[in-house]
Amino acid sequence: MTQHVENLTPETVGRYLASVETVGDLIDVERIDTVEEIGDGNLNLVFIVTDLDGRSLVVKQALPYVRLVGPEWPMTIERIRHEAESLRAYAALSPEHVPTVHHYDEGEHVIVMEDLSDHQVWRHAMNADEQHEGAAGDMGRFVARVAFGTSVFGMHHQEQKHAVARSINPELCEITEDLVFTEPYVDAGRNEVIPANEIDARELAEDAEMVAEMGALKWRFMTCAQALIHGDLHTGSVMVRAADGDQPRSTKAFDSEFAFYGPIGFDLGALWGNYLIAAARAFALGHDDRAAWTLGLLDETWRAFDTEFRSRWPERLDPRVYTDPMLERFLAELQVDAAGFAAAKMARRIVGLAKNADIETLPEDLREGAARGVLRSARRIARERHSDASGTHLAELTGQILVETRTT
Ligand code: SR1
Ligand code: MG
Repeated sequence: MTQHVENLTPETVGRYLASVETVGDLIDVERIDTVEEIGDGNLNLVFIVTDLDGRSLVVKQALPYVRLVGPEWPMTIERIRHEAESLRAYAALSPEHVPTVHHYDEGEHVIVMEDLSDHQVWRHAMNADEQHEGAAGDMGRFVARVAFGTSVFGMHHQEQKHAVARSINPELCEITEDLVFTEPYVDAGRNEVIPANEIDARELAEDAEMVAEMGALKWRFMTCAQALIHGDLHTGSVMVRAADGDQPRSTKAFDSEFAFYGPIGFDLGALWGNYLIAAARAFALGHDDRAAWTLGLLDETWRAFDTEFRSRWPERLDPRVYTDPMLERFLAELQVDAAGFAAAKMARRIVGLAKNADIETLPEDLREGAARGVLRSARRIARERHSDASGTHLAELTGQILVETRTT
């Protein structure tokens, strides 16, 4: 039994951990040295707790509201169950790509997990001009393993249906339905851009073809229960650590509270869209070589995904109609989805609530062109995905637009 606590604070986290028997071997709760609140996300409280021997754990607690906005936007704490269960499902399929969950406390809506302080948030690393080789491929492999293993390709169809039922995550999905697919086009009072980009935001909202594409993608997001997706796999949901001597490189997805059974392309598109936004920052700053490297991440993720998924294909549970020609069709459709979702993610991060530091931390004169380039690229990608959805095409197209629109 764990001790009952309300919202955890740096003062109460140690006492809370002392009540969790299963972490007794991982940290000395009697000799806590530091407790640091590090939650820089939009929703939760996150603490790093370190003992006097230097051993540490992360304690994450879901607040009953959206932290970014405050108690006036209540939000289900059930989301922490989705995070704990999805992390455990991912760990069974691709353990090296997620933090270890040591303890999940349903009553206190708390997860105690591995501390990844020797990693950094990938978005922060990219914004600091670091190039983490191999991370994009790692995430492609991660998405492929989870996609195959949690779908009816890799899971018995009855078991999969129960998993679909447990994964229903209406409130968190609603955030995405509103913020990603709807509000950039139909302002609910949460949109904001700098004055110089108001014309770009207006053009976006008035682009009837774009809006129709977003409608089609929202429908797909809401109805297409292909696999247990992460649901928010942007570069701020990935931790990276470079190889160093004997220590190998490490890439881990975390923060999976948006997980549910949805379209696999949504996770790939989140990565792609965020790579393109990172490239927009690099071009705006005149770091063209790094921008070119960043654009190459789209292909790297896709190639790793494709290779890994194909390697699992011989293990599919029902090869009677899930044939090789079906696989080709399936992968081609996934790519079209991924491109569409990338476009949706790009537009929302410029216009709507919860923006990306990549663009927000640029000086305003550079930000104007970068934001314009991201929006124009999103509109072209949403259309052109039907004729060419390859990472190469998206990267070339976006690279050209970003060079044209930059305001230097
Ligand atoms: C109100 S939550 C805003 C955003 O934060 C999360 O990271 C998701 O991307 C969500 O859309
Ligand atoms: Mg998050």
